[in-house]
Amino acid sequence: MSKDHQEAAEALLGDGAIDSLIGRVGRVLAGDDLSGRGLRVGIACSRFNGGVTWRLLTGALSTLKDHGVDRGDVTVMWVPGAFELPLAALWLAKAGADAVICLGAVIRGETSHYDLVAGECASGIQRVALDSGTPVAFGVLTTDNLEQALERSGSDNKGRDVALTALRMARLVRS
Ligand code: INI
Repeated sequence: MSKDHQEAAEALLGDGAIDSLIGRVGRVLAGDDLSGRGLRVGIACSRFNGGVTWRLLTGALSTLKDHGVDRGDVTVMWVPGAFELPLAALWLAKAGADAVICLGAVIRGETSHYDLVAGECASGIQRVALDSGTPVAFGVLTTDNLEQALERSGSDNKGRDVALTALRMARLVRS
């Protein structure tokens, strides 16, 4: 095993670690219930770099479906770019979503204001989550080039990861 792989393995939470807390504390809230039945999910998706965000969206939708979210409980809102995602997330949260997913792609090679767009998008999304109390999952790729963005929206798809995060957090809120 290479040094990098060994370090990565050591950073993982070991199997059974969370369960081993049972009986040692009053309650363990681990967000292990990933059932989507009855959850309303809002997805804010950026048109900018739409070829990438479309792939993130399909990843997110198939994960939500796999976990039992009713398609009628999913709203997709398209916005011009990543900069607009926080406002859309706020609207979706206010409209009653149990969880919101933000999908975007900010690619360094194609913009001089990469840092501004990426930074404001990330801090805006976090602010919406903290101010509204609604979980908002951050599915915005920030990459150096298109190739990396395609990689993170392909078989290893961040849209899937953030859909799981949204379900986990929505269940945690309810617990
Ligand atoms: N929006 C993105 O989602 N990704 C980008 O890479 C990007 N670039 O390259 O600038 C981008 N810009 C648009 C921005 O999000 C806003 O839509 C625009 O500034 C209008 O408010």
